Amino acid sequence: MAFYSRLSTLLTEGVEEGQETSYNAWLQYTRKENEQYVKNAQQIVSQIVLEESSPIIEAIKEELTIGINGMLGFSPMITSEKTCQLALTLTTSASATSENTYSKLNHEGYLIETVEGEGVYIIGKTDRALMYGAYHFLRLIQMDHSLEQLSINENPVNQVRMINHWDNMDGSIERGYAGNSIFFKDYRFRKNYQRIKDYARLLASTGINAVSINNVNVHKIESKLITDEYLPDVKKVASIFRTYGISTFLSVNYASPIEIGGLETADPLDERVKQFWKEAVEKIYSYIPDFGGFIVKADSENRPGPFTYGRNHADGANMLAEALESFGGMIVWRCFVYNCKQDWRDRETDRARAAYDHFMPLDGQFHDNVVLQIKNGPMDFQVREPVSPLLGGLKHTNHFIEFQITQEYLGQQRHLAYLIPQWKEVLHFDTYAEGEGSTIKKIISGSLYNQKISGIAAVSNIGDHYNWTGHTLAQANLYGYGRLTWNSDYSSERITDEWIRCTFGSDEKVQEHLFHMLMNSWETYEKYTSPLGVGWMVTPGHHYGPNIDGYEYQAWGTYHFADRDGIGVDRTKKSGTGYTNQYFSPNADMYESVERCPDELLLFFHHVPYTHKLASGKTVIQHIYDTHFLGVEQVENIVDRWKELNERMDDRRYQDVYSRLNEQLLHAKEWRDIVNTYFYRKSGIDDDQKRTIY
Ligand code: GCW
Repeated sequence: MAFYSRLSTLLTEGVEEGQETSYNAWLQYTRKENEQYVKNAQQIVSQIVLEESSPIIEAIKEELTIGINGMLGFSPMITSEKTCQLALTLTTSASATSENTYSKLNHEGYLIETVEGEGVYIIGKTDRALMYGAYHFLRLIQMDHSLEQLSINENPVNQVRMINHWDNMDGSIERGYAGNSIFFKDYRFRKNYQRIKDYARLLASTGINAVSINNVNVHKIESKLITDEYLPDVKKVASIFRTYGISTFLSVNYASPIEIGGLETADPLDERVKQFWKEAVEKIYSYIPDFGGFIVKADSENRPGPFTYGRNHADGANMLAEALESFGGMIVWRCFVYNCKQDWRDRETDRARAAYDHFMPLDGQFHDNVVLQIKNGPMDFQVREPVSPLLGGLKHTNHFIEFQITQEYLGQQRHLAYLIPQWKEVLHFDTYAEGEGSTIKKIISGSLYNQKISGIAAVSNIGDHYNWTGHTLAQANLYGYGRLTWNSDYSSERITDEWIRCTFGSDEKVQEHLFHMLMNSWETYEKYTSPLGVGWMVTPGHHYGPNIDGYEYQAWGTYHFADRDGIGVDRTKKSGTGYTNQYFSPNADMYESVERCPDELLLFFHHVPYTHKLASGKTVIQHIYDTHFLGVEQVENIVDRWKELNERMDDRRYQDVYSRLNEQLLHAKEWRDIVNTYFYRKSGIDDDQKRTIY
């Protein structure tokens, strides 16, 4: 037992006594208090029947043992045959349920069924399916769900459910706000395998099945991850992830043939370059037979790419795809391609247009094992952006949507910003690509265009902090992301409720306050930062804190154009950059029209006077003042709610969150006063409520 109960008794490197609850995140497996519940559940799980065997099956046994031990206080007997009347049986056998039900399961889907007098069955076609079923079953117990009449039928909706790390081998994490990398330190692998295993457990429990471990900006040493020097270590990490149904990917440097191959070119049509990649890929698969593939950031933010050789992105991606094809690997090719050396005086060039302008002409030219990865918005993970028109635009090319779990522009895990409501909005957005109902979730699940590969990727928010995410409550973004990738139809409410109960238990007050705090936090953050979809206004470089003109005269293509009369970017067809034209009708017409454009995106699409009346009836300037005052009040309310939870959880988590919330309040005031003062001084228009503006 010592080994299986390890999680609750021992801790890993860098995690000390008293920090377990933070570390255990949503896999707390806390002892149930209701003795009747415990008694009923005990009867069912006193025996666990599992006849299959594989490393994943071993992981399932271990997880069930940890969970049941923690929550029900005993170690279940695990056997390959059923000998007790009541048992929990996990099986891949088709005869365990009706033929019809079984045939509808995909290879990761599962059933959980109570059969009276026999116990509970978890049924799936593969060991991975059983693993997802086992995590679901444990979650039911975590949430005090009765096990008596279960009839659960789950198939993941998205095929690839991926996490991208932006970890560098020196141990730093680009846009990381939770400590250093759990994989790398000082250009070596850290080899804290327990930590990686616990991470894999967290990911698998939410349904994640793919992970890339290094930054898409692949620097000198990282380019060598695909060589003998580092592949033995990558292999070890991949084998841990594999045990939890997760395949491992690497980000590669497009210029590797030059950097590590000794060639003078990386031209995708050059035979020597093709040969270099072919050999590199063969080597990788000799170490990791189920290697997932490569992520590529090319011709983006000073990274090398096919443009240097006068080739396009289909040439570049397809060349790599050919090398991976016979091994079943894929190329995830990022569409974050834009001119980052723009002249701010140039009003014609519009960064928002870039991904569409680059990739739409190539639609249909990519190989079947290439996936284009598209950020959710056309700019860069701002607090509010329209949905990228490339999603839905591409009809003959596999694509993923890319979200950012790490809160680069959303308060860097020092502010509470729960992102599930934002992602839900994106996933439910109707592109009208094939008429009404052509939602993003249908596109990325592959059901609208019948893509060969489809899914979701997101930039990780974890590091080696003892609570993984810096802000304890930012764990909810990782959890929720996984659950949404499994099924984008799950409601924010359901996901939030699950996370709170699994993480903090079922205390009513904790439930009520946390739910309220989380669900409104994204819009609260939006209120006190940049208004009406205009974005940016952050300090250049690190992107934390207000700096209204920080990006205004820079080369990054990120402007608000505020002057004494008005603000916003004219992206209309009629008088602006024509970006609105990238959408299908009626979205194109809606965004084009200053009257019909939704308030929250008005300044993204239009340049208007401060006195322009919004649909809400307020003027733009009054909206700015009101939301900034309100945003800070809402943060005050968040702090008050949290204070009421003192002594309703362990002190460590309470204090950790409390100190972050206080910092948030301080900085929200800074945002409020700087934004309000800036626009007051620009416009000279008084706040109609005469509040303090400096
Ligand atoms: O948002 C920007 C970040 C960069 C990042 C880039 C990208 C990894 O500021 O740090 O680089 O996006 O997505 O490639």
